[in-house]
Amino acid sequence: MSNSNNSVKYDYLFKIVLAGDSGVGKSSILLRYCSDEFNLEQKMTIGIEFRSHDIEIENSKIKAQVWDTAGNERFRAVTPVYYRGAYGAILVYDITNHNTFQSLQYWLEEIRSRSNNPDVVLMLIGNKCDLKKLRAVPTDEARRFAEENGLSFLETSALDSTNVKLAFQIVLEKIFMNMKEKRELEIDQNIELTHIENSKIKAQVWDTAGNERFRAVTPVYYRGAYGAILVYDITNHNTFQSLQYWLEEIKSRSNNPDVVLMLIGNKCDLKKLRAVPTDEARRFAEENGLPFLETSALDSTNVKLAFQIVLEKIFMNMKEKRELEIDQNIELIRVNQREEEGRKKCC
Ligand SMILES: Nc1nc2c(ncn2[C@@H]2O[C@H](COP(=O)(O)OP(=O)(O)O)[C@@H](O)[C@H]2O)c(=O)[nH]1
Ligand SMILES: [Mg+2]
Repeated sequence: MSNSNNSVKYDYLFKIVLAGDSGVGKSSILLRYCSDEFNLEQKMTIGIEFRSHDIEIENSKIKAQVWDTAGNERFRAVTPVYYRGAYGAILVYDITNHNTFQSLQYWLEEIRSRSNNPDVVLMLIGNKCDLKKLRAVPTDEARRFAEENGLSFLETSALDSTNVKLAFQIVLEKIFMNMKEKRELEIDQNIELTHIENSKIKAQVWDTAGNERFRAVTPVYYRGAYGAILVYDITNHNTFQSLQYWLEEIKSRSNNPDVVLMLIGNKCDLKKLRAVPTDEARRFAEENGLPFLETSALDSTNVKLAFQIVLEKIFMNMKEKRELEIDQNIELIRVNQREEEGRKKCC
């Protein structure tokens, strides 16, 4: 597994979202899992927050990136980007409050409709199981709901740690096994950090695993992509002719009508072997509304610039749509990351 950034020490990054009514203990579960702490005075979070926890499955290093809502779940106003690209979702209710159990149907539909991932792994958690005397939701009732909806189910306590680790372990192993079954793990993910307008952006760049030779790239490869870089070889006209195929592949599979596209003619260091005139490529790019650059991975020409262009376009699109809601959330994530770096706990 090749990660270009030496500080990134994992093979796979799985986004997991927490969902459920306010007060059920989502933030406490996050804190327990990622920092092994509990705080009775758990403060309401503002904006989106995520923390990470690393585990190993079958010798692969997995980073679970766990997302927590921001208190805006009180108004059922969780931004769609919260769910997008999630591999797993943990639905939480409070065993002492039946209303929070009744809300589960709403949260389930929210995740299913917004995650963009038909294979999203779902888990149901009945939290606060330490408060036995205050129980309002019988275990059997919850188990029935879980079975009817194909969810794994556990009762947990963020306070005394019961089953919190196990719940995440079940979700992560399921994601891993699903992907392995589909051979989706053959995809190589690289992480690169960059800054745009004082926001720290993590570009997760996916590379195919050689299966593009057979035009057999698994659909999940494209799913949830914010950007796509189409590459041909300036010394090989066939690779240029294939672009139409790849363009349609991306457009039809990315599930994102706003996916930002970029065209790259690579190997521009091999000037003498050129088979695709720059003008011809530029025309194709213009006709299809793609930014265009010639690059050389060998001598570095334009490689960084190409990614920068794509990332800035994604950022600007999102900003325009206020999907970033906006700097407030990013700022918060950044602060949390700094705190975590400082603490050097598990993240
Ligand atoms: N007894 C008990 N209290 C909990 C547990 N988890 C969370 N709480 C408390 O429940 C309240 C709401 O928790 P919080 O994590 O903010 O819930 P969120 O709104 O879903 O993020 C806080 O006062 C927590 O201390 C638990 O497992 N047991
Ligand atoms: Mg919270």
